[in-house]
Amino acid sequence: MSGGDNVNKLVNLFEGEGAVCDEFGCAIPGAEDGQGALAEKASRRAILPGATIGVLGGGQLGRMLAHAGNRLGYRFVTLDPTPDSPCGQTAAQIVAAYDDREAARELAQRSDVITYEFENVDAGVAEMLERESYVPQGSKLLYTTQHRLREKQAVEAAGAQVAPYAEIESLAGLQEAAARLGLPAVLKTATGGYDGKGQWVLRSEDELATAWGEASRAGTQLVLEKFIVFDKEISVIAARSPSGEVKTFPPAENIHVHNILHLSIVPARISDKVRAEAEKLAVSIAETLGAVGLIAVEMFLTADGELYVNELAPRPHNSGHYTMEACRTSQFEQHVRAICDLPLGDPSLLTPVVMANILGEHMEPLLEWMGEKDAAAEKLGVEVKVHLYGKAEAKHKRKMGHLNVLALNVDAALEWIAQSKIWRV
Ligand code: AIR
Repeated sequence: MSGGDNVNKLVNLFEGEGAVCDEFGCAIPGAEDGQGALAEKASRRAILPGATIGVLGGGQLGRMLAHAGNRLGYRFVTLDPTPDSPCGQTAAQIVAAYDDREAARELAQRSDVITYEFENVDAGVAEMLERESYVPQGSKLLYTTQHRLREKQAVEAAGAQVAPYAEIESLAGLQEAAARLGLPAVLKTATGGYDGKGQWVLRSEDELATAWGEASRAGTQLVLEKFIVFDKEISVIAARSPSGEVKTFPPAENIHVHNILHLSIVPARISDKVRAEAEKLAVSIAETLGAVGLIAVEMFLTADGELYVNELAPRPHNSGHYTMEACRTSQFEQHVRAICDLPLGDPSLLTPVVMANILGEHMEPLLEWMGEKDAAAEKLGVEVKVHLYGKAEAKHKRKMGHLNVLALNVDAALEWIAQSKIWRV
């Protein structure tokens, strides 16, 4: 099926003269003033079920996106170099490298709308897809979030604070910045790092030269960030549609082990004031950056109640997996709704939950547990929902799946996790 054949599925919602409501009954912002309505008419198109969503990347985020979108009646095609990728098991797959322009062109031809499920998308490919297909998320947000310095400037422009930082171009520059910002500090590559990769924590001056030696070989710009002594790490995922509708999911309290997310606890154990402030910052960032689709905002919360934005991700996020059973709408359904310009779903929390990641080393004990009757779960009144990503190789530290532990309160869920043998390895 070609994109051309599907043009009739791209429905301009505002064909009727003088319409002030779309076909879902939503008020159109600025509809009372003729100019606003006309501008909306020109820019807005909803993509309805039956259409094909192309996903650049075939990992777990694409897989869960396809599951949610399939349920709404969308078809999926993914581009990924690994045959039978997690997303390819549930969607059509083009097997090719992410920077293969011909394959990206084929993805464009087979899709009505394109999204990406990781942010290190080749800039040339993103630009080409935008030219030849419909990429509502746009390449501008990717351009911003692919680079720590650009990202920090954008966050500051949205009225949120980031840890004091400096761009580093030489060892002398690193020494000067370390003296000015103070140690401990974290040296980070401006591009390409994730799950603790491309980061060096500097505690004393003797560590600077070695870290510079290693980091400067990464071949990208470097940033030094003051180490924020935080009380908690939290994240808020916001969704924004092309029409400008914005909704946020409840903040998650995140616990990392060896720089990889281990748990997301929801409701986060924070005050109502911090909760409201964190949600407000996420909305402001989504709006200022003109995000379309999901944008995850990771933040540090200090003991005196200050919030610092650490990182943005313009896609579904690991810390939003809890939404799959615990919210009225999951982050994956919300992303589909947002990029297709459907009205956003209700993100309210239905139950306390703790999401726990399953890494390669946890697979064996997990599979063992799955075959047994779980007396602890019964006793604690928790319901454990298993999500596995279908990855062929269970490498050490590789994200293989996650559990959503639904409970009457987060303490019961945490107690079940503490008693479980799954994470003892
Ligand atoms: N991902 C992307 N950015 C952060 C994460 N966690 C997901 C995407 C990507 C997959 O991780 O779904 O495709 C890659 O996982 P792996 O284990 O193959 O490296």
